[in-house]
Amino acid sequence: MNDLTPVAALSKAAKAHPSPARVGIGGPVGSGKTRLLEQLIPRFRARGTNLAVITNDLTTKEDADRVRRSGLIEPERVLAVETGACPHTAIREDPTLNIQAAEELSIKYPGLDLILIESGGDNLASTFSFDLVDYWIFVIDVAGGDDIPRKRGLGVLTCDLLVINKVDLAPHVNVDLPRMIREAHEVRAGRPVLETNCAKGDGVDQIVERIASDVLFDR
Ligand SMILES: Nc1nc2c(ncn2[C@@H]2O[C@H](COP(=O)(O)OP(=O)(O)O)[C@@H](O)[C@H]2O)c(=O)[nH]1
Ligand SMILES: [Mg+2]
Repeated sequence: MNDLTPVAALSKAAKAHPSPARVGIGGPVGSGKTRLLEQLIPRFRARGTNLAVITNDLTTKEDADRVRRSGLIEPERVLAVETGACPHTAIREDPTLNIQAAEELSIKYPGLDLILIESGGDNLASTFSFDLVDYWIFVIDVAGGDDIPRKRGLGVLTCDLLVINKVDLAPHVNVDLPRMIREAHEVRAGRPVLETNCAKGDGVDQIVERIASDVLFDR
């Protein structure tokens, strides 16, 4: 007999507390990432998902404080990462701080199902490392212009789910929304694209369904 824990016992423990799924939310400044978080949180909680949140800001905890104050989730379940100069470094080249924050939350809340990680606002080329996340969403918005999908930024092309937010603003900013949506589908070659109005919550249920089926499985 050695001191090693039998494999069966280990796998039982792992099944009792599988590590939480991590979902990234990236996209340009002001596209609606935090607003999307605020819409996702109550929906996941209503479905019984054990949830925590990490936000990334340059030098402040602005978004974390906003989510903590929202009353949508226990404030202790929201951690802030201050990324310093480059938001994309903390989600791609060196995601150590975010991984540490995720591990801290996993230890504190052993039954955690899901950690939502909002990136700092960045440009159209930003992407998440799969060392950090299992799945990531890129949020662009109608007010940023209907040429964004055509510009074929890496974020738009490679994310697991592209969200086109602020659809309510299309008539006010002279954006041809059907064309923007069509071009987004074209450049993504059939990978998912969803439209939202995160101010009101329109379209957010579909994002929850996607994450539930593609990431959470039966959790
Ligand atoms: N009209 C409209 N405004 C939105 C929508 N989503 C977000 N906003 C607003 O856009 C601004 C930026 O949103 P925020 O979530 O802070 O963007 P972030 O920088 O990507 O986190 C805020 O004033 C939001 O209230 C939307 O779908 N429609
Ligand atoms: Mg934000």
